Amino acid sequence: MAIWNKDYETIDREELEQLQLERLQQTLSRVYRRVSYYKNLFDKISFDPFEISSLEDLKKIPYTTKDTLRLAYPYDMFAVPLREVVRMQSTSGTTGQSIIVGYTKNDIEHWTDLTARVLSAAGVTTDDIIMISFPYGLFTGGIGFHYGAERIGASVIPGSSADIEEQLTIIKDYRVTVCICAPTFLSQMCEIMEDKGITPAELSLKTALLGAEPWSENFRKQVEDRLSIKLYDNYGLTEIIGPGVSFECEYRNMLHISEDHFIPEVIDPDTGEPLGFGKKGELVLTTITKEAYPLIRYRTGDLTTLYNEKCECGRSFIRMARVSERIDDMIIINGKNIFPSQFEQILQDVLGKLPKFQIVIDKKDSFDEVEIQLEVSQDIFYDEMKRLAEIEKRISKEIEEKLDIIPKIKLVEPLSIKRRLKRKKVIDKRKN
Ligand code: DLL
Repeated sequence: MAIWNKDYETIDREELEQLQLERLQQTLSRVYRRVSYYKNLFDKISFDPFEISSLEDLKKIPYTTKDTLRLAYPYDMFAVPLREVVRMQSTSGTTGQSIIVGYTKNDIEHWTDLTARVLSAAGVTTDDIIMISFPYGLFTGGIGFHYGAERIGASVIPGSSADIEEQLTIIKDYRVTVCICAPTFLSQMCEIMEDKGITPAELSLKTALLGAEPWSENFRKQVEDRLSIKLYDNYGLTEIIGPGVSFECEYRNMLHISEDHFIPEVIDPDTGEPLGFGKKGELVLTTITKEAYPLIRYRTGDLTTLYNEKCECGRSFIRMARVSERIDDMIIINGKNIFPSQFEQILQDVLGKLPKFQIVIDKKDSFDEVEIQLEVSQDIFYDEMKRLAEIEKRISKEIEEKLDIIPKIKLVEPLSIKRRLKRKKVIDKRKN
């Protein structure tokens, strides 16, 4: 498969590190001169940004957190005057104050190239017809991929404002070959296809690029079998640029981080200690080409593991494991730390397929109670109605054994669990 920026993506490690160092030097001097937060921080720790001589020096700088960005709302983290900003995007702010991210002309140029890189690694070419099902607007998914897809020369359909049934009609009638969307969208599309009796053979779809939310290998297998297409993961976040930070290649064995633009680290989320390759922790990213909104050692909140073994595709970038959980997803139930993905794994193992589910946590007599709501659907539970009691028992038993929690299992009506981009799987009534 074609490599979009071959010179950079397959660059020799030593050369890459030299390039990173030069770009880091420029970025540090830029933030020192232009962002008061970084000037004060560097002065406070007596860090001279003009004297850095190795990538290791980066480790002397404290982490930047989302709280810092929130406090700087709206423009205090911008490193250019507003007249040089040609675009603004924003995080949703569902978990607090939103953050405005600015882009200069050069930032947009880089971003376009980065999303073209992601698409190219998934085999997208000028012959493809691409449906972008990510929302356009403040969210970076739609417009970020739109520019990259056009740069590749594919035919791009900015279809996301249509409802999902209309989008499916477009995918069918326009003979769409590539869909760029969230996993939630694709699983909803499968449900609608089933409902309407549309078979995969009626579509021309061959590839989907999924991102913006966690998804699993099991999901990949199920949807690939169901739709006869290939799925590729890609990762990014608004604060850093949007989509385009890391992506899967044709081997689909972890995500290559575009290290010519971002320096990755993984740290212990509790102590802040940097961890080596192969150890799971919080991803920290430093931007080294951004002009309007550069960030130094930004704590993403996403948990992953970094690997430096070379991939068969020839790219030299470090790879990261797929992100399946965020630090703030962690829930404490009767004193135990649990991630929703642990429930997900158990449901998948017991049922062989993953139903739509949500976890409702409440407190009764100072004891946390957990209810797992499972949505009944055509392919899960439907034929099994008679055996429901037995299935419920098996799920409860597994959860008790593996997580030491005795849950209540409740089956809910088809389509009663909300489908929304980035919807949280946990409803924590204890917080009300
Ligand atoms: O979700 C950017 C994006 C758009 C990435 C389209 C990929 C495709 P935010 O809205 O700022 O930006 O959300 C960023 O979403 O910190 C992760 O927790 C999560 N996330 C993004 N991609 C993935 C992924 C966009 N492939 C937050 N797997 C990040 C798991 C992901 N989680």
